[in-house]
Amino acid sequence: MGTANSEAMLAKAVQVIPGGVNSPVRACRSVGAEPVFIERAQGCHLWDADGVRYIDYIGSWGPMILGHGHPAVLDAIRKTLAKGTSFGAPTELEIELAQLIVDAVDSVQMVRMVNSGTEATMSAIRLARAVTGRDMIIKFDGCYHGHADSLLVDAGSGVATLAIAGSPGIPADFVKHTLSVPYNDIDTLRSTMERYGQKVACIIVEPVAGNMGLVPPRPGFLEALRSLCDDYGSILIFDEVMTGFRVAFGGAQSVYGIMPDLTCFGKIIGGGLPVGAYGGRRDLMQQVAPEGPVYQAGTLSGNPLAMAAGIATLKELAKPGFYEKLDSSSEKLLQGLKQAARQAGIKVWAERAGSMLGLYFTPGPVTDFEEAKTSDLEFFARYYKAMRNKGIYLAPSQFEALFVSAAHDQQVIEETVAAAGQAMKEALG
Ligand code: KE4
Repeated sequence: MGTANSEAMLAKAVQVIPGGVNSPVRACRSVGAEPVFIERAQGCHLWDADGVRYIDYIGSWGPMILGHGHPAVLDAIRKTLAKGTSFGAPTELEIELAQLIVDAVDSVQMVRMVNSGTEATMSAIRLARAVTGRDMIIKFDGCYHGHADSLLVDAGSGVATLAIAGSPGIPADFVKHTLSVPYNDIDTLRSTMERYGQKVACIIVEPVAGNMGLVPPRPGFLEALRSLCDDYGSILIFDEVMTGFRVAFGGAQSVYGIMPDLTCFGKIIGGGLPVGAYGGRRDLMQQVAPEGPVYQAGTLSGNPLAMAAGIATLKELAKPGFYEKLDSSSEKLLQGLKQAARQAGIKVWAERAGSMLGLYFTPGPVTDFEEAKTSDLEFFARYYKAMRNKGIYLAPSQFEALFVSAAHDQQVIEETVAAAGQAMKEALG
């Protein structure tokens, strides 16, 4: 069916949108491909502008855990739409979604809705700095928390370094309070806190890292974060924008048994519409305006359509057996991909956390960003293109996770595994 329509759309798009896309990764630059323009989606499938059907493992980068076009979500949006789209005033729907999150996540006693994960982490950091009166923040190499200035940093060379701005346009002053240390490296973290701890407002972490591929926390890592934050009076922020309601209904924190002070959400809680949120200990959240002095605001925060989509989504996720079934199909996919690599004679490192999977073309282990970067990126690019040609829609970057939805049934998993085996052999050349 070709790509003529997508190519024509891209030619027009680049005239009026930077790179033709509204978020950089969608441009597929890192794999040397061009994006296909999506026309529609249903279940686990996407159709592009040329009518080509794909099995979707991006799922809008996480939100579409139910699959696309779930009837309960669409009905909820339609019913709400009939009553209006945005009021800039409180609605009962906001109470309902906030209560669902509070009931689902033990560490969250209050929550504030925003419009993206970036807003959620940016606001949580501001709150942590306000309540501690400190400026320094610690993040981890390879973790991504959105594009707020103080978080958009590159790890400096060396081990625990003062971060360097990750983009032009970010003044050095804006990142001089940001430290970046290797993920899963407890010793470096401990020595960093011994040196800076009294100045550290917060440590922000992806409890399962999904922005360098898929890197789970090693045993003791999250526990060390909790105890070091307690020792030095720093706020522990779990960025669960991706893992929240993804790896378990209670998020990664419920899987690993760690209570952060603040948690950031996004993606799934909006059911595919723009939502973010941050929440946590009541004593902290009561410092947020208008109850407290920490200012944060948003025209469309708590938008009724987005609330309705999020509520409908979480209600489906709360149903008995949802995660067990999703974990089972995700495990089948993981084992299938490993088997395909063995049969192709390729060394891979592959893991999963719930229905988030990572597949690296390196023998591994992959426990941090430096090890993730040992993956053969040229091979990944060839694999990506071969898979897309076989109708499998993967993230166009080695440093992204793969998402399975409830709509990915046994047949689709088997089709994906078969395609992966062929794609790996083709990528070998
Ligand atoms: P948004 O501002 O994109 O809603 O959320 C930022 C964010 C924060 N925290 C985590 C753990 C995240 O994964 C994200 C965003 N994730 C990327 C995918 N790796 C979004 C895709 C994109 O940038 O287009």
